[in-house]
Amino acid sequence: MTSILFEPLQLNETLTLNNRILMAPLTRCMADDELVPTDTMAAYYARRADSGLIISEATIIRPDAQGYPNTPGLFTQAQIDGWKKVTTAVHNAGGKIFAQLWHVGRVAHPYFFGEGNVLAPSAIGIEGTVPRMRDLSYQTPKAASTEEIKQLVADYAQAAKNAIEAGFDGVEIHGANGYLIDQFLHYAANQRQDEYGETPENMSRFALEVVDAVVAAVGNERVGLRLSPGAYFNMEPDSRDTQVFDYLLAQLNSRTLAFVHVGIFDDSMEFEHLGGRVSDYMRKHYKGTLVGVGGFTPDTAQRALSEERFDLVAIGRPFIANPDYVIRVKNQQDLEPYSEQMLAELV
Ligand code: FNR
Ligand code: 8K6
Repeated sequence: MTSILFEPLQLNETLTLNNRILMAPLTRCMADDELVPTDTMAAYYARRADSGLIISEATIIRPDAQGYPNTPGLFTQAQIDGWKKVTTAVHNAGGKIFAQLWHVGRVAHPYFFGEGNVLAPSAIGIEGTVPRMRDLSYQTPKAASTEEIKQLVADYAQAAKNAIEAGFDGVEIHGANGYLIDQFLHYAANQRQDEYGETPENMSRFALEVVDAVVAAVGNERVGLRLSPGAYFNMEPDSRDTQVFDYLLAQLNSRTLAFVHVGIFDDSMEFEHLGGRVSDYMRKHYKGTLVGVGGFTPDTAQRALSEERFDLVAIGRPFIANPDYVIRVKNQQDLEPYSEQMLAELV
């Protein structure tokens, strides 16, 4: 199949992708009990090295960032060494890989990290229990102090440096899906009355401080950012959120990141406060390279790229079901359908 999907794309002076198909970040909960990536994970990622760029599963930047079992980390030497095996395997197979840097904020649970607070912008909890661990109810978080916020920013930057030491080609800051950075960006989770709350400029401050610190640590050409202007996961929408994202995306225009990535499960969803689909809203406000995602088939992805709705497409669930997704699409072979049972094993 000849298609815009298989055209290379130069992101910047540092990075050129072989094709426009990204492997979306996919949490698999398969790191060992020290949150170290395993050899099985290295082989799983290497099988997918035909994609233009792999974004790793979300990877926690420090112990209190954890909200799910066995999610890998990037804050101990053993974790850096474990990731080194993954990045080497991907590079040997001709691929490129970014680490997705994660702190879940109020979705964290002390069950995973022992003593210490669950930190968030405000003391507003979410309902429910940790997936797969029904006896762990979410707690009311502690509103982070400005000192704690400074430390969080520094820890994102350190994790980014650790990612480069581990051989990653760059990092994607996870600012999406209702986790810590996204919690600052939505009124439902951020009711602060200091310089991190109340106005679009203040609510964007934490996200921009993290971006600027990570850029200072590893360079703008190696940094991507994922954002969810549509609240749809661990978050309630508020019509005022639009102004926050209008402001944030305008600020990002001058940062020349490698890309900004839509955070959504289904891009056909329309959000009233955004005037339609999240990808269209982000395209309108963000002028740099945009990654679309969410329910795309090879045909719909090709059409979206041809219509310039975004520049790259990330593919999630179909990549779990088809390690050889890129080859199958190129050869117009049938794709294995995804099912949740496939999450039990790394194939
Ligand atoms: C995800 N998604 C996700 N997103 C993210 O930013 N970090 C992550 O670690 C994960 N983990 C994750 C695990 C699993 C099992 C699923 C199904 C999804 C969201 C993912 O990146 C993507 O946005 C959605 O899956 C939508 O794309 P597809 O699957 O329709 O191509
Ligand atoms: C132990 C499970 C780890 C899960 C990690 C986070 C990603 C969760 C993906 C599960 C799918 C949730 C879908 C929610 C979308 C709502 C759309 C309206």
